[in-house]
Amino acid sequence: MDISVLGLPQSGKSTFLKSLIKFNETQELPEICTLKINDDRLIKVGELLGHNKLAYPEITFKEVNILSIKNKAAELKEIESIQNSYGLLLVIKCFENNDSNQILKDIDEIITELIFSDTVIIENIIKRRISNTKGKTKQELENTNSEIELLENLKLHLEKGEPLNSYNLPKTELKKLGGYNLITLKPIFILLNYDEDKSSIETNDNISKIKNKYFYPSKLEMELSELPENESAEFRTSLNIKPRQDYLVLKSLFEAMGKILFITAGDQEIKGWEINKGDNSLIAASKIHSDISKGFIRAEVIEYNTFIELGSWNSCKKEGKVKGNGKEYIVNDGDIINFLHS
Ligand SMILES: Nc1nc2c(ncn2[C@@H]2O[C@H](COP(=O)(O)OP(=O)(O)O)[C@@H](O)[C@H]2O)c(=O)[nH]1
Ligand SMILES: [Mg+2]
Repeated sequence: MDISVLGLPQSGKSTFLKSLIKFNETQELPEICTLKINDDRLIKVGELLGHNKLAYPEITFKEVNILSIKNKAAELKEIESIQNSYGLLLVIKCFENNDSNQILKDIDEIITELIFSDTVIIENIIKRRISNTKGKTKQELENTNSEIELLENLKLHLEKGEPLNSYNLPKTELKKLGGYNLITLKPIFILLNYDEDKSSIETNDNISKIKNKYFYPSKLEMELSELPENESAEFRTSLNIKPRQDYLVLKSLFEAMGKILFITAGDQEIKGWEINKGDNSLIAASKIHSDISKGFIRAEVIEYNTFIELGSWNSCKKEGKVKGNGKEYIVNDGDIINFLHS
């Protein structure tokens, strides 16, 4: 999953990424940071199966600086990069700033910029559609017109200062928009980058209303990651910061992006596969290989907790806990699946 990391200049975007990849302040950040989500469930399955060949889902991050760009070409490139990502992570400066109004204003400023980008994207699509009507059949022209109508409505919505994810679109219409990679239709995760003390912002009513947020002390985390394990643990206790924040923030982001994982558990490898919440077993199969979805026969599924309780595929089978499911089965987070295919 590709995530664009956005924020106002100096909000701590680079510091956040450095804390995750365990870089210090002086090291230069790579253009793309790839991180594994070391999901505890894979480790537990590994312990039961007696090996630790684990493959975790990954998230790739790219810092994007649309708000500090000087020339048009560079800006377009950044916007295209955001368009090509799956979702957005906004880094909001809460260090040296306990004013909730300022925090909300910062969020608003970024969203406004994204709304503006979407307006431009939509205007360009409309222009292309209008100029490209030559040689089209009557049916095709009708389709183009209804598409333009939809785009005009979306543009009106944006012009009211509203992101597209607040426009109530039926699923069929949403599908039509898939190829345009509109930015404000993407899921958004908000990282509130604080410094040692978050109590005053955490308890603020307006802040608590923000959805999909995470309080994360980027600079502190970056510094703690440089210390030996025992020393950083001591600091964490004294500063009242939970251990494994780097893992927890990724888990939380994964969930906010509407993702879940299913597990394939073999002797060679135990692997967590990323899918969208609500995906069925056919889609899950296609993640592994198109041959498996093409020749799909059945998905044998064990619920994660049952697997941990009974300890092996065979004991689950004996207890009748392996369920045979068809293509339409909606996969649950943590399901352990064996696909049968022809
Ligand atoms: N005190 C404090 N400073 C921070 C924090 N995060 C970033 N900074 C500082 O803010 C400045 C800008 O950070 P940087 O990550 O480069 O911001 P970017 O422009 O969003 O990538 C640097 O001097 C950081 O050390 C934080 O959580 N607390
Ligand atoms: Mg930076």
